Amino acid sequence: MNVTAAILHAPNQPFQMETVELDGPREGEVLIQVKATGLCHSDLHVCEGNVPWQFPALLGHEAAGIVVECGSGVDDLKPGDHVVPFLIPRCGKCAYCSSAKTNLCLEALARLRPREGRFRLNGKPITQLWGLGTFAEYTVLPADTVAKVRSDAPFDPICYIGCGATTGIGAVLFSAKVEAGSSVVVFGLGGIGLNVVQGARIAGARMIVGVDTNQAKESIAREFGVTEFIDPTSIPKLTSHLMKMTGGGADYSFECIGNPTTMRQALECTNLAWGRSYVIGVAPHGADVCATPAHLMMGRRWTGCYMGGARLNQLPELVDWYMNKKINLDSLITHRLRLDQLNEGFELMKKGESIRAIVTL
Ligand code: PAD
Ligand code: ZN
Ligand code: ZN
Repeated sequence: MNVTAAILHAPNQPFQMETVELDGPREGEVLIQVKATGLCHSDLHVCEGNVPWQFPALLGHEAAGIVVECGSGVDDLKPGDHVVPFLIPRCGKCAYCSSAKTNLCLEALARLRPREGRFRLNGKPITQLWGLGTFAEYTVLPADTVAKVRSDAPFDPICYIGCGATTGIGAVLFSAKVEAGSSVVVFGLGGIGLNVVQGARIAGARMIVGVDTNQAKESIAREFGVTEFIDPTSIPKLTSHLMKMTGGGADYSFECIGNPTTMRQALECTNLAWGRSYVIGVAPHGADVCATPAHLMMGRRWTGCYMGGARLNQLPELVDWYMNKKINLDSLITHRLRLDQLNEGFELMKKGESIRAIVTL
């Protein structure tokens, strides 16, 4: 079939609206009508060439839609089902899938490398970013990377559960398992960081410090649970300031920017004995991150998590949390766009004017 898609032909170029050819679903795959798809900073990293990929490419990985057709061997989905794709499939067979120690699947790691997708432009193959690709009216995906969700939940905003919301909330509740009464520092109050803040609030954190160079983030951050806001440009010794503020170092910190300098600051502002610092932000390809050994030897732990440590089968529960008003997604959706406004959407992100922009189809 022919479908309209926003295609990126090379880094640092605008998305082009194209009519592309899409193959039907093969064995184990599903054809999905995309109803809503969010703009994540991880897509922007690829647009800006900070994360290498093969072009031309279909980007977009934070979506919700309806199953239109199933390939052979797909038993657990049927046409009409409402679904949210997720970057971590569940093959159910690999060593990672059967380990309680990780939310990853070896297939997720394999799909981080470009391979042949189901889309073509004038006969030339288009890659699908990290095995997904949702900036299109329709997409074909492996069924093992799609979560079936309740049909009364609105596509906009539950698409956000496909990446940003789950990454932030899950980092706190599923990965760090922050205890009530903890002190938490969040670096970067964007589409991910504000969900870390809401996760910390749900966990019952006593103190939630938000650090962002954009002062305009303060009011929404406070609405979501930040108890103190810091603009780091106004504080000469940021880490010692944060150590004092948290009474000897934070119990937990989360880096939601993707900057090696702030990753190090996030480590150093935690309690030297039991502090735990989580890297969530994606740093530019080839970047290194450094620490002074003395900052680790008393017991601090420096770690990270992918997609908040969540598994595909937890997505329906997160949708329930939204429907039961346990989590707030609506206040974070600042812009709604058409697919042909994707370039404007990423400009808003670059300028720090949006939290989450969603394309509705
Ligand atoms: P965003 O652009 O919405 O937010 C980034 C925030 O960081 C903005 O509010 C900026 O003002 C702020 N910021 C930038 N530089 C600094 C600085 N030096 N000090 C303090 N604040 C600063 O992005 P996002 O929230 O969509 O994504 C954040 C990162 O998380 C990004 O690197 C993205 O690729 C990554 C990500 N990781 C996962 C994962 O599973 N690990 C998933 C999704 C996104
Ligand atoms: Zn994302
Ligand atoms: Zn697996």
